[in-house]
Amino acid sequence: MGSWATEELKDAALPDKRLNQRLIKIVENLSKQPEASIPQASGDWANTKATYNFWKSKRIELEDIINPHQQQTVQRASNERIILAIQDTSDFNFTHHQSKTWEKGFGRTCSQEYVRGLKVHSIMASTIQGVPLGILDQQIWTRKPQRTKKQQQKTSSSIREKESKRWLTGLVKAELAIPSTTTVVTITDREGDIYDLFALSRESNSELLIRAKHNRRVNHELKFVQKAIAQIPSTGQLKISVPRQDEKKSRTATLTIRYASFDFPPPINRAKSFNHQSVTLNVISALEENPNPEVTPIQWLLLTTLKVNNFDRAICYIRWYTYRWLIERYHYVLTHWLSN
Ligand SMILES: [Mn+2]
Repeated sequence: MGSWATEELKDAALPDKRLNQRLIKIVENLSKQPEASIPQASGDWANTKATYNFWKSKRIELEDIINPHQQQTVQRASNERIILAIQDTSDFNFTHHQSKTWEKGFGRTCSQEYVRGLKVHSIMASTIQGVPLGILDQQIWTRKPQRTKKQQQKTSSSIREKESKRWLTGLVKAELAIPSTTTVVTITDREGDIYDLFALSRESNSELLIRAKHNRRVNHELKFVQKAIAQIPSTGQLKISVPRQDEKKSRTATLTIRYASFDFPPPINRAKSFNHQSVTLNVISALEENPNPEVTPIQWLLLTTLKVNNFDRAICYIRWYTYRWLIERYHYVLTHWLSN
């Protein structure tokens, strides 16, 4: 068996064989010294020059590099009965990098005109034990520059609407990639709390586990999900350790666990486009009920299509949700590496 990079990139189909070998060499060198600069990691001038030439090459597309890794990721995922497909978006800011120019494809990522960067939406596959399997898909884009203030206001909501499609596209891409014998659980943070995502028809091996952002309407006498779940008797408590964050010390939190199933009608202004059809979701609430007054209490509300019929299942899905930090780490490493 060859090196890790040789195995991982064996299906690379660059325009010629020497480019395949060069890609493997670059990945080998960089993975040995991820902290190093290109010249350091390359070892000598010839290899450094070859690396820069490879990246400059007009013959190579992003897909040529990521596809072989995706294929290996799918292969690893296929060996699992259930995998987590964790989606997240990150803004990479390169405003202060002179080499990252508009001409090279860097652009606006937020409403500030001067900001130059990339928006990156990735799907990371992980086992249900939290072992990363690789990147299943990546959508990269920048926002078009707006000429006038009026234009900015008019388009900002449509930009957000257009951009929110990334979660739906992500779900479909994960479904297309993963064979039907493996269950795919799409996990997103609060940004993924989009009714269109809940209403989208899914394959039978595709499930959702989304952190709620909105206090949505439910078909229940208490009208809204937060009130409706709060009156469900708790099924038990879960003690978790909360790591130290900035000034705040690490602590143990006791979470009260509730779960129930609710029908969510579509948002009032868009009811027509969903034929007035409700979506049934299971709701898991993990709430710190008697927190120390100095801390911000933990309040997690998860919406899922996975069956929740006992305390252990609820706890299991909360644990799966916590593996979302893997993608945060991945994006963090990626931005820092790109900023070098
Ligand atoms: Mn996010």
